[in-house]
Amino acid sequence: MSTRGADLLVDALVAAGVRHLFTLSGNQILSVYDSSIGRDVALVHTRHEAAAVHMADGWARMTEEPGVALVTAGPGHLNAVSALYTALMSESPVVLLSGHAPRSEAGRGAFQEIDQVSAARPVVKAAWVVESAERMGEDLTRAMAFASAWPPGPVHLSLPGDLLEARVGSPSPRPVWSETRGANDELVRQALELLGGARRPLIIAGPAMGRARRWADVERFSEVTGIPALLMESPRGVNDPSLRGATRFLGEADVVLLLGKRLDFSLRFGAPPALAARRRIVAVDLAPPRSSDGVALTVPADPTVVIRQLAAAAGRRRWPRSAWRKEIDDARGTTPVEWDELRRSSRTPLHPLRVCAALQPWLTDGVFVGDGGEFGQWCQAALEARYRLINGPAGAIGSAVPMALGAKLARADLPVIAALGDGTFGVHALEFDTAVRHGIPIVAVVGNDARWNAEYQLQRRHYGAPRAIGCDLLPTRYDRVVEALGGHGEHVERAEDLMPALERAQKSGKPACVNVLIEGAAAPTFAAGASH
Ligand SMILES: Cc1ncc(C[n+]2csc(CCOP(=O)(O)OP(=O)(O)O)c2C)c(N)n1
Ligand SMILES: [Mg+2]
Repeated sequence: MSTRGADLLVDALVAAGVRHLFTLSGNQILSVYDSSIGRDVALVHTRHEAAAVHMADGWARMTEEPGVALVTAGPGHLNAVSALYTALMSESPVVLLSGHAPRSEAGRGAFQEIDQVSAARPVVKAAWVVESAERMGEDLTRAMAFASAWPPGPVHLSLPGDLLEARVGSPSPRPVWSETRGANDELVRQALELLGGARRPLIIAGPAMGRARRWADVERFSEVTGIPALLMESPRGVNDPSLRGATRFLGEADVVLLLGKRLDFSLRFGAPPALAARRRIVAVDLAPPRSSDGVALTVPADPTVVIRQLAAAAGRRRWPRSAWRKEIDDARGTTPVEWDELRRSSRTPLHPLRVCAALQPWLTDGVFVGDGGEFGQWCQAALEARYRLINGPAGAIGSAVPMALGAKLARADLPVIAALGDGTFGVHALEFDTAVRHGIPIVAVVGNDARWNAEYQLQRRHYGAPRAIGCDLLPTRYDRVVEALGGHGEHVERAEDLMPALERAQKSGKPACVNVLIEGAAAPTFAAGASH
């Protein structure tokens, strides 16, 4: 068989080391399915296009290699787009490949013909239609490189169905664009000067800086200089319960080093009291801050490079030691004393912290995937995990089950536990079917309070308990839903049944759901005034 556009695409995917295509089938992409036969790339067929993107996102965050989703044109593409927002806000390198109406029928009302690039544009770094069959491989390689370049994030390619099917000669690949930009020495010196002169300097890192090698570099710089570092990747921003008491110190910092972190809603746009009125900010990112942000020093460079430049140069200076870093680390590292009792409590329905206590042993060397609602916030606040994947600044609920599947494919050797509310579970529950068909044994722990509790709590606060409306659910047996799909189910009402249920779920070797009846407790807060 001579080479088709689809074959060039698959050649480029294999060459880039892509091992899974998270997909949902459709007319315009069947040529890619056909081309994948006998190749070293597996199709993971999902039940919703957004789930395919979340799986690619989970894979990407675990490996720092782009995760690739493949969906069909028009409605398939639009289903996928919402999930790109989560990847965008969490700075996760994802490539969305969508089939597209044939080039030969462009503008004539083709089946499922819409302006896919415009639909994707607000939630991607770049989007384009591949213009010829010959360019399928080259454009894919560019999309992968661009997704990984700073700041990592989603890229979309629309693939016209007729170009995928078209026969081509062998194209000669052109070199792929790539760029890593560091800062000049003078800016590095000025940044260190500002930090060195501070009494209470603080590093705040954005989502991608918190992953893998980048966070190790941040910690090394923190170690050399004694400047405390916090990662901010929660939609609750300065009220992120996983920062615990450390959030109290944000407003006391006099010099703040922002590493790939914007002065956005999560930092209350840098205004007091979230940050001090007289704080000075050093902003390191390729995208410049707004002039109205009041930034003292802008370093327009790739923070992954700059943090290493800073660490190298910092080693040649003397850094004063103070109690400031220890105070923040201690506040971040300790939980309120009243939590100890809640962790041990056997009252029913179970408190979320009781569930967390049972989960912790699995996560110390495991993967925690956290998602929406008050239960999710309790888990994020209480659990320490080797890997932590959360729905992130996007604040969109529903990603945890598919994201856990992507993560488990990346790290089959580690336990992967998704902790999520009952409302959130419903969004992509049917991905347990995907998990069963593909043999991906994750464990989902559903905190079942028969309520969309986060919204119920907001209603209580804003309008008063008597006016809480519309947010009830049923105490549904989600464990039986998963059993019906061929997975393992556990239902837990009492504290003493938690550990054995989790053990059976893990040992089953099947995708499992542990449905736990919990008390609908409001998420913990450590800072004054909740934002979400
Ligand atoms: C895509 C999306 N839809 C709606 C919301 C609003 N929302 C945030 S939390 C939440 C309730 C989640 O309920 P559940 O999963 O049961 O968790 P609980 O708060 O009850 O613990 C809702 C509706 C959102 N953040 N994202
Ligand atoms: Mg709930």
